[in-house]
Amino acid sequence: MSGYFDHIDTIKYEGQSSDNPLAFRHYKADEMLLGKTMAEHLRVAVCYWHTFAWDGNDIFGDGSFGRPWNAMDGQQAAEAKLDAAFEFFGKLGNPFFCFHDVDVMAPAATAKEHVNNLHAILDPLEAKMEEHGTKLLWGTANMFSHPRYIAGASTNPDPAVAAFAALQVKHAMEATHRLGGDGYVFWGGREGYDTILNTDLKREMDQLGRFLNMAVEHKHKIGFKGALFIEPKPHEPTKHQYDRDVGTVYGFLQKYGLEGEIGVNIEPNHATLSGNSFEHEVQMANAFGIFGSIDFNRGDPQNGWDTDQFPNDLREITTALYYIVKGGGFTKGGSNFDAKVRRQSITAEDLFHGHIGAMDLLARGLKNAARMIEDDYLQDNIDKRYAGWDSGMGAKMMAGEASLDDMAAHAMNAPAPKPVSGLQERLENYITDQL
Ligand code: XLS
Ligand code: NI
Ligand code: NI
Repeated sequence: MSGYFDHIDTIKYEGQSSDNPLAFRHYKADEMLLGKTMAEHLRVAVCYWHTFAWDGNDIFGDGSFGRPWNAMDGQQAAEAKLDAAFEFFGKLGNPFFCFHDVDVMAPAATAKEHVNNLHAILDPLEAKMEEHGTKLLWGTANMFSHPRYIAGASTNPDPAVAAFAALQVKHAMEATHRLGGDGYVFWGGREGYDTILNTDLKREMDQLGRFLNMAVEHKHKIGFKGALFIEPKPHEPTKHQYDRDVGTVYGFLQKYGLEGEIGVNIEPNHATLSGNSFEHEVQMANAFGIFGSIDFNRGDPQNGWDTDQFPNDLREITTALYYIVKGGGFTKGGSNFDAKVRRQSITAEDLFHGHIGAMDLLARGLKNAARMIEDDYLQDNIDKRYAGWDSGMGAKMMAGEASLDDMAAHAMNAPAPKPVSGLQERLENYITDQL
């Protein structure tokens, strides 16, 4: 049977001297860094939705890609898409993929159809995974595209919608479990509001908190050992989304008793939408012990929405990977490319260009990060900067052995503190030197 990617050869590592656009110049799966292979560090995943389900439509125009499976219907379309997806994975050599329930199955109008259609694709999907050795990084349920979710999934004013969402999560999580997935993601696309005027914010957050607890209970009930992640995003499609950034998610997890059960899947484009940098979100997750996975992509600095472009900023990726690897790196999570080619990038080759470039970029960022961890320059500076807290009054304060009075008395008798340089430009130059 002829495949959509037939005319493209398996992508190989050819090294930096290669000018073949369909080869890796930096991503070398078995290259060792800090005691692990590059593939083990990065755990690269291709996402099903942007790369195979989406046909290039936007709010102003129809699909532009003309992928053959999108012209088919039902189960036939789902299986043709599956063939193409795994042909792509086999050629790119990504060890993992990610999917939403609706990405892989025939469209369904009712709850019964949803369950039947999802189940109808699981055997062929499992067979393809076996055949190509591609593993599942995480699965998820799409609870934002269907009109039933216009006012949210579990945060909906109508509990019947929350019940439908429960049905989707139950089956998507069970499918993820069956397929040996390492994780399960909750992205609450409609879990927020369009206007606060019609919204009982407190009630909706309580509903989301209870719903996520039900999902955690179900995970334990079925014996799923994967990690659960919330994917923060501040807005779009809603005006406000309840899981707006990592700090907000941490507070939410604490309030609803979910700490230790759910971590975060950070997406750089969501980070910048929330007014935070990518590395800020990574460091917040590390600080709270909830770092999980990354949906690598980038936004466009000028237009300010979730453009989900393939990452290409080596400086940003180097810094983020430094903090990721230094924080312990990926365990159940990985590097999912939640990124899509532009609407004019209509060829099969374009899909490869996007992924090859992103994998090469991650490889370069990882090599830079490994070098930075080995030479310890940034950490050394941090250690020196805070050294005062290791002893004396600082250590007493942090051990809870000093009162406000004690600290005030100390200040009375101590020499006046002397401001010191934060060395920002020096540190920024250091990063530039690593690129
Ligand atoms: C949308 C999100 C979505 C999640 C999975 O902005 O990034 O693609 O990753 O539902
Ligand atoms: Ni995402
Ligand atoms: Ni996104």
